[in-house]
Amino acid sequence: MTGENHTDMPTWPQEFREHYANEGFWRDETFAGTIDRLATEYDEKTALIDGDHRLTYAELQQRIHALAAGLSALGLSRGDKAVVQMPNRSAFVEIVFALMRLGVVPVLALPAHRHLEIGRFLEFTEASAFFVADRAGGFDYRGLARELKPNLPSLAHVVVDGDAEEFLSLSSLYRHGETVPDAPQPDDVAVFQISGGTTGVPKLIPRRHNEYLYNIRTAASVSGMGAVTVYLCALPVAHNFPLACPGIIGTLMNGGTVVMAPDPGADTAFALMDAHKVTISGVVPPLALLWMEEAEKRRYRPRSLQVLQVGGAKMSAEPARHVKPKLGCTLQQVFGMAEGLICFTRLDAPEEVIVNTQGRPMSPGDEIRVVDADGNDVAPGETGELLTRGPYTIRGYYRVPEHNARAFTADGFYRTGDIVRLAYGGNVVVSGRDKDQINRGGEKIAPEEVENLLLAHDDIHDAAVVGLPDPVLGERICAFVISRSGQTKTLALNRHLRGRGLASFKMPDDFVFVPSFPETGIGKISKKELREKLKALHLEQISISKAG
Ligand code: OOB
Repeated sequence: MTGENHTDMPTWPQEFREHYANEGFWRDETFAGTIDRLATEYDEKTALIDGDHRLTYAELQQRIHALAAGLSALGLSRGDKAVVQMPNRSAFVEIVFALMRLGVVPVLALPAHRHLEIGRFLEFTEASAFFVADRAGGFDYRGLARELKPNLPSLAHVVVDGDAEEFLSLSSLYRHGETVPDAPQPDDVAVFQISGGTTGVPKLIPRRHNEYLYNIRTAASVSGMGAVTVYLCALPVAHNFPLACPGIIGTLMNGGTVVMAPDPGADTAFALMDAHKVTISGVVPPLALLWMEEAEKRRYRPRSLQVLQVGGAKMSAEPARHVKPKLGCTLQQVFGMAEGLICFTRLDAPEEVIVNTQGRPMSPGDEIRVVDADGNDVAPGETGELLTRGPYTIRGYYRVPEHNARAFTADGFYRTGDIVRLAYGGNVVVSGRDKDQINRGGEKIAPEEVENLLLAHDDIHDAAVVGLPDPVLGERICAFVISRSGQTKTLALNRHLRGRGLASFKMPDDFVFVPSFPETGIGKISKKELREKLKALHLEQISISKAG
């Protein structure tokens, strides 16, 4: 990327670059060229369905070109950043591809992010544009833009899909009939994904044209995608999983059709599956549970559905076993991360592998190690932390050198923080986690971020945020707090956190008020130990009260 330096964004050493190119993983390509190739190849085929709105490949390409021309006229150019916060609409695809064509890097924010997160992304990347919907899910994104813009000198443009009010309207930017040359180079950053984070602030994950295209192509092949694929995008499209593993871009790269679901509920999803003969979708475990339950209740079968991909959090063997009988499709477990590595159970794998494992790495170029606390490889089949390196796994986050020094080994392996063992012929079984992160139904939360906000409340003396087991979500967020006055209530803390602009999925599900935190004989314990201790004590109390 223009002006890029290695400390800002560590990348692969030359010998790895050559190796990945020689192996044919990297093909010296960009997303800009890809969209043109797709339009030539698939022309009049339907690329996207969003409600009553349909676009063929040719129309999609024309709209992307027209929008890129309009954005270029605004002054956006290669190396600029733009925060994109859009719900599941076809406009998301047009915006992201138009930006990529210009070499402008979209920062892929989630609709659930609020001013705390969005403010940081805009500020940290010095973004020159912010793309939002007018309203979605009962929230007015123009209000968010209005609140943030005055404090952000680099933010030149707010572009709104829908009623723009005082901002720029997306629809006014299309310059039909005009094209701009594609600007990016294969090594440039194509998009910034957002990491769940283990510390106070989410990290930005630079995904580059060459490697991200390889990621998508490989994921699509392992998922059996082709021109007959109809993909239902039920999860928030900005997530790596529905976007690129293989998700909507994987579908488009194979000439299939993407159906955008405005919400992931069973009513919407089942209706869209029937109307458009959906063949594949990707969901998190709680959503898979919901669809199975609803299908059973309604005696409904999604007739066209062949594959249901489940990932983002662990799906236990018991519900996994029920996917085929209840939904009539093949389960494909996906264990992936926005940083890179994706594992899939193969579609033709034996039932025991599909049900009991999270799959194996998708690329022959993926290197994985399972190590003990000292960083030594464990014996085959033993449990340890998963480290990984490969042709689509990043070598560092954006502009956090100290964090990078901890998150990656000296020889470039990413420390996933996931506790795994290899079983059933090299398939990964995820058994836990050794990172300060809560996984709430696939959404990742850094306890430290929520704790810091709670500590900013005048009456909170101390706070510890932990993940407690939950039958549907996998984990739910519990905040243990010590109130100085003993007067502060849940309602006030919820209001406080919302007032700070925290995303809704990071809001604690429960608050537990305690007079003090446990300490060891020698004094204070680390926050990590404290969280574990509080969790253990709490679960013990619950089991005692249940037994009583
Ligand atoms: C996906 O990406 P992220 O970046 O939101 O989260 C990655 C983390 C992993 O390190 C692991 O802790 C957890 O999410 N995870 C799973 C899992 N899939 C992800 N843990 C257990 N079982 C699974 N199947 O979550 C993501 C990215 C691409 C594809 C799929 C998921």
